Amino acid sequence: MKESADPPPIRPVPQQIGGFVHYPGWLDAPEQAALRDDLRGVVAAAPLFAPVTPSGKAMSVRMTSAGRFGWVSDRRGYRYSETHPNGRPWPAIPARVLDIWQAVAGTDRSPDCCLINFYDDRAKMGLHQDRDEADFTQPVVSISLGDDALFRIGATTRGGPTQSLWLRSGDVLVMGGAARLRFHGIDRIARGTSLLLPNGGRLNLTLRVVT
Ligand code: MD6
Ligand code: FE
Repeated sequence: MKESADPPPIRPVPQQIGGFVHYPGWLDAPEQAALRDDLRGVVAAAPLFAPVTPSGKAMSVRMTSAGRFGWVSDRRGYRYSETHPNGRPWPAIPARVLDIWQAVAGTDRSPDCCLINFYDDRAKMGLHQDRDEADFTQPVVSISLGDDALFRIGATTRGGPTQSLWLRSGDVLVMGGAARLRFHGIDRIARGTSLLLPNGGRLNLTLRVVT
């Protein structure tokens, strides 16, 4: 007997934007709900915390991680850490998340960090590069859940031209190849655009190979 009445999802055609590969609506509604529920377990084991930049400014996102490494930021700097600020190891990356990586990342390696960022409707993330990983031939895969976010893609140098796209709940974005070191950030969240998270806001997962 089949366990579920959900039809198999139809996967979107990838769209190229600025060297990134965007899969709008990679996850259908039941998959998004299942992933949200997996993340509740991760957040129960590794609570979201409010990071502080090395200069002492509070970041507007709250974050946690899963996998061998998590991303932490405090007065000592930004770095990967094998423990949550509470001193415990991070929970495992959910299997459903690893399946998404496998389907889109185009590499034999597995991610060893799943960074989870929560944005309320006032949160944003300034333009930055993801360059604290050892091997830039490995992509970064991002998964969006909840409210829509305006994502900006720049050049590989600061101050170059930028373009923007909306990331919506269920979208997957792969940042690899020559685009791996492009600047990118989140300008704003569009409140009330998704019912997935009961109190609104947006969850973004970024998967990376750190070592
Ligand atoms: C975000 N994402 O979408 C922030 N980094 O909330 C990132 O910083 C990011 O989406 C590397 C690759 C894809 C991303
Ligand atoms: Fe990033």
